[in-house]
Amino acid sequence: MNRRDFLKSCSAMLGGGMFLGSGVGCAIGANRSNKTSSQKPNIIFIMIDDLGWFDVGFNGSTFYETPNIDRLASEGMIFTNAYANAANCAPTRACFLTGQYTPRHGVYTVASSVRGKSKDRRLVPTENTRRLAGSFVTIAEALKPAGYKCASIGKWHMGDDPELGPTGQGFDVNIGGGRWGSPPKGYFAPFGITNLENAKKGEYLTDVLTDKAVDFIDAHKDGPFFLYLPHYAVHTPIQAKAELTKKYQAKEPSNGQNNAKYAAMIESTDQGIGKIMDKLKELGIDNNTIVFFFSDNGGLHSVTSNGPLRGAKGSFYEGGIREPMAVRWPGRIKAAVKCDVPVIGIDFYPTLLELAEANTPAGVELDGLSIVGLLKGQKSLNREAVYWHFPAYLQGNSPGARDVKFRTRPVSVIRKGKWKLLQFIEEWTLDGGWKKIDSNNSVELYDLSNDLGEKNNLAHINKTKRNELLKQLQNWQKKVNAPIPTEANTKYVPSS
Ligand SMILES: [Ca+2]
Repeated sequence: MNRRDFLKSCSAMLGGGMFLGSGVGCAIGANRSNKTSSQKPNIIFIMIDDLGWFDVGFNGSTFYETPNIDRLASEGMIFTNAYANAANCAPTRACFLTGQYTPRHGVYTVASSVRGKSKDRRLVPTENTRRLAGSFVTIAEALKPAGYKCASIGKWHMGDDPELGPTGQGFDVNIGGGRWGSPPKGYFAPFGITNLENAKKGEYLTDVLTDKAVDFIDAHKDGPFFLYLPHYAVHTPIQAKAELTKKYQAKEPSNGQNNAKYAAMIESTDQGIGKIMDKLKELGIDNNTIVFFFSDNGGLHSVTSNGPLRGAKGSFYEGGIREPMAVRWPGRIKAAVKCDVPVIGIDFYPTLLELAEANTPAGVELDGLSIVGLLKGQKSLNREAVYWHFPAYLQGNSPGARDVKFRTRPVSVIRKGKWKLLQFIEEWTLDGGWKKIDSNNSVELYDLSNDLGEKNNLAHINKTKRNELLKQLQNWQKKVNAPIPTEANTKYVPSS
């Protein structure tokens, strides 16, 4: 058999060539797996909460220790330009679950869009939608008809069952998910979370969710399954096991990272991921399970440092939206490969559909693109740009923020190639828009290829690029009906 015939027969064995591996990887998959040729891959999607881009070893942290996550990454593909769809929890999740940008579902932020003091807000923001409506077809509802058993184990943040929780939105199993953005009573049981009441007093939430995930994998090893594992960790409250905390208290701070409890929370999460990887190997389903690792927004300013990135959770500078991301599928995705193509949370929905050979649900318009081609080694996606829209206020301080009162004010953003443009809606709407663009401070332009920290605003230097990106952003705003706040807040008091 020549190489071409060999590859062809491998691809036939492994699911009709839906996802071609290298010849070697293909052979590994065929030999180790007991699965039939039609077996679809299991999908595990690990979403850490508030974990910053610089909070893992594989992106450069030396203070936090993440050996299992680093192994996952080194055995798969690392995405260096991966983005969450928002800078905080709920909207990122709504985008992941629907495959749609924020203006489609209206979940822009957590809680109210009028956070901060009224006297400091120049505009009346767009009202926020706090729960994902049941009418949206979630990724679980799309995977089920393709034969997938779907579980959500961890933080949901989109509403409660029976209607708006995971089981109301297509998951067969919900463990620990509801309206909560963090464990109401903390990380040591009792947590105050429905259907985790049986946890023994003092048990650590991250361990409990890991064990539940391992149990689910065990019970559904014959697959195919979709395990969505959105950990509550490492969101506040910052609470960790004492013995792990001690280890980091004895460690020298590094690159602005020095919070021992936060480091211990990360290590518990990392240990859990190690357990899950071990379980896949033990069950012999390692080669038929694709594992995604991602986070929902940037690291929180008060507990971590996002390294070279400007901003933190809540900011639409890179520190708030660029995420650690890796995808591992032994034998199918080449190990130790980096991909620099920008990808964003809405891409997972079509990616998972393609992996599962599932159809796009009728009437659903998906905003993202499948990244399966990138996982196969392609060097680009057929997409000009990715976007963000945040017509709301988020109070608090963030390193590199434009002012000390808000992590972000209303903003709309485009990333196109190496370029990123931010349109600040207060200045844009109230200070003259296009007519005053050279003086109203409404737009910032950065070249991320040599300015990852977004320090050098080129909006007045490269006006051609600025105008090109701004026009493209405005076209997108029209396409998705993005609301642009225009009403001045009558309670606004200009600061002296
Ligand atoms: Ca979060």
